[in-house]
Amino acid sequence: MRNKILEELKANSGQAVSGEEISRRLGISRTAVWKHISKLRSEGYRIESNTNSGYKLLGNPDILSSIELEPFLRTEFVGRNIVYFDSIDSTTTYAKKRAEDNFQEGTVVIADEQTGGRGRLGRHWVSTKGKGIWMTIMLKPDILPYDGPKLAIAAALAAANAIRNCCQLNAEIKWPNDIVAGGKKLCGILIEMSAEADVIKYIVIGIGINANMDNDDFGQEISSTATSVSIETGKPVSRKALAASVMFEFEQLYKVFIRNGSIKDFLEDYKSKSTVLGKEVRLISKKEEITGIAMDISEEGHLVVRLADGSLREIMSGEVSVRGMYGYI
Ligand code: BT5
Repeated sequence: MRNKILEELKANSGQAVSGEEISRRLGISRTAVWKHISKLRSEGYRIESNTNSGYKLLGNPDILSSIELEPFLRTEFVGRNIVYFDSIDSTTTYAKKRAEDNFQEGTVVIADEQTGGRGRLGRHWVSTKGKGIWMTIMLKPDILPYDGPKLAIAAALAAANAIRNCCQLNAEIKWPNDIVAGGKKLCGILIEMSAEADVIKYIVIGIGINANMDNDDFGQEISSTATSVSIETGKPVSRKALAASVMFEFEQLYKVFIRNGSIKDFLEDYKSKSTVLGKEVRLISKKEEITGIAMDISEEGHLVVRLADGSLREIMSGEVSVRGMYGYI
């Protein structure tokens, strides 16, 4: 209903619409209209009210609600159901709770701010209000649980392609799924899965993109390793267009992946955008720390590393952090 009221206000572009007219058209009471207007205001819409003329929408706010994203969407199912929050602890934590019940494939949980954004291995993800894309795509693919983590490759490539197409920025992929530009991290991806025997209950793909973050937003700890699209390009980016573009790029790759049961068809593209291949890397896990040359990425999505003794070793993405020997990469 809130969306319908917003549509009414938008349709009258800048002109006031009386509460009575809205209530008549939508078949709800004037008090209900007023309540929805209050809620819209709390979401960031600037709505002027005047006892004589009614309600007037003042401009389009820069928020990622479904009604704002809708005009930008080119997808079939990803993002066709949007769950929007102006602020939430973590879109992924919410998505996981929600995924315990039935959900529509491709549902996207998206927020303008995360107060407890999560990285991998319990790390924190800085998610400043109105400055990034903090979203989680919910999926229930009919594939074996073993193949689920390969979606990390699709998600990273989708984010890199969207940033490239939308922002004319040469985004690259630091295996497994960080997106970097100018040697700093622009975007992080967190995949979590719940499975039973041979069936995936759900996979949630959390994508965080520093769209319009400023250096001050990062804080001292990460300011030397983090960057944003606007810092790199010198101009602000439309978060709506970029979020919709990520959904579109991801859906394309996801369809290919589901059809073929493999990442083969887009692995070369992924590799061509990789920052690590051919470089000396340090791989840090709880168990050990190894160094070697990153040689390849396998069809399993693993990093193939040549160790000092000349042997090759395949590294799974889950538990390792990758560092360049000479800087962040
Ligand atoms: C990641 O973890 O890179 C995954 C980040 C996923 C965030 C999304 S946002 C939507 C969804 N909801 C969530 O709660 N999470 C997902 P990891 O590889 O562990 O990197 C985390 C590390 O990156 C931190 O320890 C910091 O050093 C650094 N970091 C934190 N915030 C950052 C930011 N905004 N930009 C760049 N680096 C950041």
